This record gives sequence, C-alpha cells and structure tokens, in this order.
Amino acid sequence: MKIRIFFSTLLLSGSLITTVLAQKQPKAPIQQVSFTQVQMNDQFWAPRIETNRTVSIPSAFNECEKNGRFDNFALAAGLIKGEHKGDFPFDDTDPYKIIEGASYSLAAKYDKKLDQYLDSVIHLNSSAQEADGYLTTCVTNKCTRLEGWWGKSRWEKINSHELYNSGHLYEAAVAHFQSTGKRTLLNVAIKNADLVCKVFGPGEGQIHRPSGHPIIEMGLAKLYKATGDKKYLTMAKYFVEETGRGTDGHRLNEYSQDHMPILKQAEIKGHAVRAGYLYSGVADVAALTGDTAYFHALTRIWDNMASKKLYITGGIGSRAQGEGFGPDYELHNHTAYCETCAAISNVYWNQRMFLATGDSKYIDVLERALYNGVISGVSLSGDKFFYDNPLESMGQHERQAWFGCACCPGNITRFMASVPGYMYAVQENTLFVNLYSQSISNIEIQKNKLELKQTSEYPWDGKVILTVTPTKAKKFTLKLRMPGWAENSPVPTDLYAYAEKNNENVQVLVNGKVSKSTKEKGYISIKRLWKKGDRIEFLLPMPVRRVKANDNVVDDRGKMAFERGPVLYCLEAVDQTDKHVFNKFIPENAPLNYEFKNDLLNGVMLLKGTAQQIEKEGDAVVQKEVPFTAIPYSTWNNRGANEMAVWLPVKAEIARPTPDSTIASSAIANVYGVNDQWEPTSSSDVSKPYHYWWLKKGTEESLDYVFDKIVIYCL
Ligand code: FUB
Ligand code: ZN
Repeated sequence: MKIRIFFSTLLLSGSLITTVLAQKQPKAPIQQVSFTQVQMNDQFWAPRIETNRTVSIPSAFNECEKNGRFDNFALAAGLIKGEHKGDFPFDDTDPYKIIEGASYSLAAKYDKKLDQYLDSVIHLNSSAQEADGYLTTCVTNKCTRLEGWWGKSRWEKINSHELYNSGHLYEAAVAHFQSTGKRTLLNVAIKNADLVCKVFGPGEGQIHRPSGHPIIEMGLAKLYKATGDKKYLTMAKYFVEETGRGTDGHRLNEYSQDHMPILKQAEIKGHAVRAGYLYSGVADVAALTGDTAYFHALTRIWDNMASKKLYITGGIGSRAQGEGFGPDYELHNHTAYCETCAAISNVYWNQRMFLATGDSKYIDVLERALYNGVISGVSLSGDKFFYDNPLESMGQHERQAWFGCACCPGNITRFMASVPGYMYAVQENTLFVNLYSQSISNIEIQKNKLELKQTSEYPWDGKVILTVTPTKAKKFTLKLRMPGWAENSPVPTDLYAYAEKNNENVQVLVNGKVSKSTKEKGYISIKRLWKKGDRIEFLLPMPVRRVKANDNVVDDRGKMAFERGPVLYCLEAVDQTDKHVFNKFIPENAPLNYEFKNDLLNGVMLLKGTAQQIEKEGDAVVQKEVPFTAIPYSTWNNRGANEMAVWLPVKAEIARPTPDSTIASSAIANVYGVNDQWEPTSSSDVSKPYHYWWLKKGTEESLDYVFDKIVIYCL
C-alpha cells in the first residue's frame, strides 16, 4: 500500500517558523557542493553544458580574437603595435569570463587543446600587467577614444570599470587555479589585488570610493577563500561599506546603488546587473564576517525585488534606460529589458541568500531564473545570445553571435559550465538537495563519502528517485527541497499566483515506505542512518498551471501565463496555424494538455490547447476556435525571428486582430524622445535596422554612462 504524506496542513506553521528563523544566522556555514563533484547526465542540462563546452566557449573565444580583445592585451604587453580596439573599457572582461567558463569546463571534462589555449591567453593577460600589478588594457594603451570613460590617468573616474575588470580577473583566476592547479592567472590576480588594497581604502592617501560597477566584492571574497589572505576580505568589506557614503565627494547615485549606505537601503534601484552583483558581494561579506546587519538589509532589498520587481522569467531590470529597475510593479513585457547578465546575477544573489539562511525560497527564485530567464540568453545551438530577454516580441528580436558590448555571451559561458554546482549544499551533517536532475554526485558529509544518484526526467517529469550510497552507513539529515511551484506558490511573494489550486499530493517514500520526516524552511527533512542503496522516491505532481500576476502589474492585467514544473511557457508564432500570436486569447477554463516532442527544439514538452482567434472580416471582427501550441520560453527564437508572448489574454478585449498588411507601420522614434540630442553609438547593432544604442550628445553626464537603448519597433 502506498503511504502518502500530506504537507499542506503543515504549511501555516511552517511559514511562521520560517519567518522567525530567517532572523537567525546558521551555526556553521552552508557550503555549496562544487560542480566538480556533480556529473549531470540528464536530457536537459547535460546536452546544454556540452554545447557550452564544444560551441559557446570556442565561438566566444573566436569572437574575442576577431574583435581585438586579445590584441588589446598584446598591445599593452608591447608584443604588437597598433590601435586599441573595442568600444568599452570593460572589454578585458570578455576573455576573463570565458577563461572562467573554460576552466569550469576543463574540470568537468579535460581537454588538452583547451588547456593549452588558456595558457596562451593567460600568457597575454600576464604580459599586459604593469610592473606594480595594474591591469586594464585601455588605460595602459592610453586609448584616447575611451578617455570619456577612464579619464587621463588610472582610477580617475568611478565608472572607469578598472575595478570591474579586476573583479572578473579574480573570478577567472580562482576558477583556473582550482580547475588546473596552475597559479599562472592566480598570480596575476594576486598582484593586481595587492595593488587595489594599497590604492583603495579608508587610510590617508588612499582613494575612498566604492567599486562603481560591482563584482570585485565577489571576486575578492573568492580570492580570500582561495588564498586565506584576510586582507582581500577586508578590501571587499571596504567597498561594501563605502557604497552610498560619497566620502571622496563623488556624486551619489541610484544607478550604482550608491545613493545611500547599503544598511539603509530597502528598495532595489538602478542598474540591474550592478545590483545583483553588489548584493551578492554583500552576502559574501556578511557570510564571511558573520555580519547580521548587512544580512538584514539584504533581506529587505530582496523582499522588494521578489515582491515587486521580479519578472515571471526570473529576469530583473525592466528598463533599457539605465539598464535597470523602474518603480514597483513596472514589469512591462514588450520592452522588458531583462539583461541576461542580470538574470545570472539574480542566481548568484539567491544562491548566497540560501547559503546564509538555509531557506528554500531563495532556491525557488534561483530555479525560476535558471530554467527560464538565464538560458533564454543562449540559443540551443550555443553560438547566439540574447542581451535583453523580452517577454513579448513582434518579431524584431533575434539572438546575435556577439555584441559591441559583449558582457552577456561571456557570462553565459561561465554560468552554464557551473550549473551542476547549484544542485547540492552541505552543512555539518545535513545535505540539502536543491535542484533535481538526473546525475551522479560524490559528496562528503563530515568526512564521510557518499554517492548520490538522481534518476529523473526533470524538468519534464516530477518523479525523482534518489539512491544514497555512503561508503559507511552514516546518520545524517537529507533535506529535499519542496519546490514552491509544487506547493501552489510560483514565487515566495504575492507577485504571482496560480489561478487554481492543485490538490494532488507530493509523495516521499524511503525504501518504498513512508519515513519519519519534518518540514522546515521549505525542505522535507529525513534524518536516519543512511545505508548503501537506500532509495528515496520523490513524486512531485506536475500539472499545467495558469499564473496570474499581482493586479498592480498593469501590463499583465487580464492575462495569464502557463507553467509546468519550473518551466515557463510562451506562444511563438511559428507553432500557430496562422503564424500569429497577438490575435489570440485563451479563456480561463480552456483545457490544457502537454506532450513531449522529441524532434523539436532538442526535445521539449509542449503545451497544447484551444485558443480563440480574433480576425477581421471586412469591417467586422469575428472570433474563431483554433488549436495552439506553447513552447518553453527559454527555447523561443530558435527558428528565426517571429512573434512571441508569455502573458496571454484571457478575454477578447485584450487580443488584437492582426493588422492588414496594407496599413503602413511607422517607426516612432519621437515617441521615445529620440531627437537631435541623441546619436547612435558605434556599438549599435547595425545589422538590425531597429537596434541602436543611443548616447545623449556631448555633456560629461552622457559620458558618465547614462545611455539609453532605444528599441524602435513597428506598431
Ligand atoms: O558595464 C559592464 C556591463 O555592460 C554591465 O554589467 C552590463 O549591463 C553592460 O552595460
Ligand atoms: Zn550582459
């Protein structure tokens, strides 16, 4: 007889406990189980990670070669003659990010050619480093074209990105050291960090300034962990503490979250990637120094993000202008910016919030970003990337092989290679199972080795079998994350809700029987003497769900989105009979089915149902029943540019009949305020008529990184 555990009755007391315990810091740090210990062999992630290794990393390195990223290092090293190339002072970070991704990739699967290629790139990086450790090639190369960014000398401008370059260097160096055991890049990083520690700080003669574009905080924390040298942690803490103080008299601004000290901040504002990286760095510092005040500030800011500024894709940052956050509930779809780097930063931040609290709500947000808004950033072929990830398209969006400002492709390469590292965490004699995916892992709990095997078709199916094989029988607590989506809660706030409750029960069986368990902070805890071959069956019902947004989100009113498990869906025109999306609505009660399609989009679960289509017949508007197909949002735009929507109307009034082709569409630049005050930059993507980066002419301010991306599209 199958015995079931009913968790819904525990929900109320569980959430009260969560609130109270969230105020406390855990006794011992929760440690992420390294991606090197986890071998994914599933149908979803393993092929993507392999494509990252075999296509994304080589093609991104190739773009670095073509676009002068390596030449800039060679020029700074005096190895070649010529002009500094590229449009941004942070172009050096492209190679660093790809080195990081390639290092992770090497650790998972050794490749001699790649190892040697990295050696040659690192040789250029180290040769370009100045004698005192300084490393930012456009400054060393005295690139006058980029003086607007960096000025006339080192560290002159807060937005020069010199410290951002350093941060990515440290992250790459630690990854390369840990993967290969080589100190070549680590030595470069240490020399640079030692210089940064001399130049910046509270002391006399030092520069009293925050980082401008965070990442150095996380990078320094990693360097501290890798070397054990506390001064790097002190430096990271300094950058955190200096934020919002304006000690050196620079202009305080929300754009860099530099408007007030972090301890006073409550609302997430400004540039989204900066925010995600900054708060991740703050979480690192808080965890490594045991600072609860910073952690409380982070909790407040996170609450604002997750309850008012989080897209259903897990993406953040609604605005092209300033690449950042708008006011609460500004979550428009067509012009949603949702930079790929910002979704990645959201994963970093949530992972760190989890590590600080052991609360699964952070993994719920992480999982949402992971399966949706992060991986939409890369094509299934692995060689094309989205910079912004809108939730609606008229067909004007298309992934590109590279960008003038190429932050996203490199970020994807390093992120994809690290995905297995998000599955597990260990704290004393507790093992957290955060993500589900077919895999084999070797984990150590209090010096006891253990093999953990997951057999599953997740995310397409909610059945997960975990086989536990400790070397010696061992008593420990295994915590299974109960995904929020399995508990009628798409996000841990009231920003989104399922339209109807699912009453199917989650089941947990150990060796075929119900086992004693408790529930705390979103985990089912099973404490027992685990023996070789113990088998857990975890069954998560996975019906198709309709999602409603909080009514304050104006753009989503009268609309619903579809999900199944952690996967968000969208309608793409190519799958619809009439090749249109916006002329349809899907009534709330329309039945929905799902079907796995092996030969589509590398194998995907499709959603199918019946929609109502609005059509013009002469002067009349008529309604017709038609079938529709929805695909995972992350897989859209793999069959060319076409219409796409995540949020779909539930009633006729919001659906739009497709306009007659004879009605001329017009570019509406003036609607966005583009006038002769503005000009496109050289990094505009001229291969696409509607994609331009605009800069406000002249003025210090415009050079101070206030630029708009204006997407002009046809109505
Ligand atoms: O400024 C460096 C990177 O370029 C940012 O993180 C991205 O948003 C892009 O602006
Ligand atoms: Zn980016």
